[in-house]
Amino acid sequence: MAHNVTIEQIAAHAGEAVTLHGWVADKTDKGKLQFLRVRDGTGVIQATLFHKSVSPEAFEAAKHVPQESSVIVTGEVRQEPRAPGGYELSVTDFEVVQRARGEFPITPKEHGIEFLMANRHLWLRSSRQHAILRVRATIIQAIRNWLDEQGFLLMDTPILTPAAVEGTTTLFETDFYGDPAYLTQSGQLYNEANAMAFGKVYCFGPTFRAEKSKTRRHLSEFWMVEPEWAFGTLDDYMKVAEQMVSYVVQTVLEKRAAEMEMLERDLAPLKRVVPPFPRISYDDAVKLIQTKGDANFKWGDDFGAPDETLISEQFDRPVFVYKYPTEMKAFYMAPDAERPEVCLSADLLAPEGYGEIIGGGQRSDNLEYLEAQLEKHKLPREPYEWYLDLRKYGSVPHCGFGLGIERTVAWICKLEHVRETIPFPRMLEKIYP
Ligand code: NSS
Repeated sequence: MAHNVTIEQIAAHAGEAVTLHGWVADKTDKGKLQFLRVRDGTGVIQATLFHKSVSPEAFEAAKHVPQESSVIVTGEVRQEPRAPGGYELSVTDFEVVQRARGEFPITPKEHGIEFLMANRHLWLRSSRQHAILRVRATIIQAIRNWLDEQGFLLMDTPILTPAAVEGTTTLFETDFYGDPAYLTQSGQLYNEANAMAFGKVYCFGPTFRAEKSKTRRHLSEFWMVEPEWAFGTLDDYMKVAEQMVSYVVQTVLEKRAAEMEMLERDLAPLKRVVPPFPRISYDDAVKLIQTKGDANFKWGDDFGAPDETLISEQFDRPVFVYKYPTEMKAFYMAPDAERPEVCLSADLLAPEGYGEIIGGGQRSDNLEYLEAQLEKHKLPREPYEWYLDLRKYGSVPHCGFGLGIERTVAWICKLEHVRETIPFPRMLEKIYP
């Protein structure tokens, strides 16, 4: 009796008869021998059909089976050092579940990115996408494990919200029973309420920004993990974030070696990702840019991608840039007590030109300051009334941060663009498939 197994488990079944359920990745016809590469989602294996080892019907079916037909294959697992993965299947039975209709649109030849994106639902079957999306899953698992172990409580925050978190220019508006509502840009404000109720919390979910520019690191829908905790400062946030990011990178190196190899990722820069991370003030970063990069850069300007690259090139691991100008950042940032023109914020820039992957800081715990900030940012008070309440009943210094999953995956896998880091990316004017 052949057991149902997955290709991932194949090594444990050498010499045994097994049954695989999968798809034909491709095929070579050598007359009396048919070589099929069978993919089942967990891996790929070569399945060899010798005309005398299977029924004539099964042999004919294999000979004519089109690429990406779904199949059930039974055979003996043989160790084969020359085969990718080290094992082969000597087929004794072959059954087609569905014969693919026509030629599969994605072939080994080079396709343009537009074509691949329009066929994302099929492109997901390729080995490179498998590697990237497995790394993504491991990154998410590592983040959750780490936060759970550190005592952060998972608190889901709403997606439909009545107000902005990160400015009003990137809001996706929707209709909520006749009133306007917005898809959330960040769970942070609700997380602050959660932190005042539970101490240490995190939310992890999709967030939305109507980004009107096409860049290699902006999505309209992206996933963010946001830890938030009471009695925390800017310094505390940086310590927690560097521990978490290091743990995530080291976990990927440990658990996803095969995927990193498939992606031809240079591991040396990732091995260096251990705490402590360097920290540079916004002021010093500006001086650096003025001397080594753009001489016209002014204090108060936001960093462009080349500026971020210049800053991160000075260090051998991710770097925090801290205390940005208050004017540049969101309304909720706590001002520096000695220098209110800067705030207790910090961004983490990833190395190798990947730029910002985390934004965060200490939140203002002062009612009057926040009231003034809402006015300054031209935000209506009413939808934030509950948020102001948090500063009336046991307000404490607190902090948190948001890490963008897709940018983190792009960096760890060293990809050119975030579009490959999520199964179905949403970008400027792109919502199909
Ligand atoms: O705007 S952030 O810098 N910060 C926040 O949203 C805070 N409210 C988070 C917090 O403190 N709880 O965004 C945080 C991260 C940023 O560093 C990126 O990694 C990612 O979210 N991010 C994005 N990823 C992909 N596409 C887009 N458009 C995008 N915007 C931010």
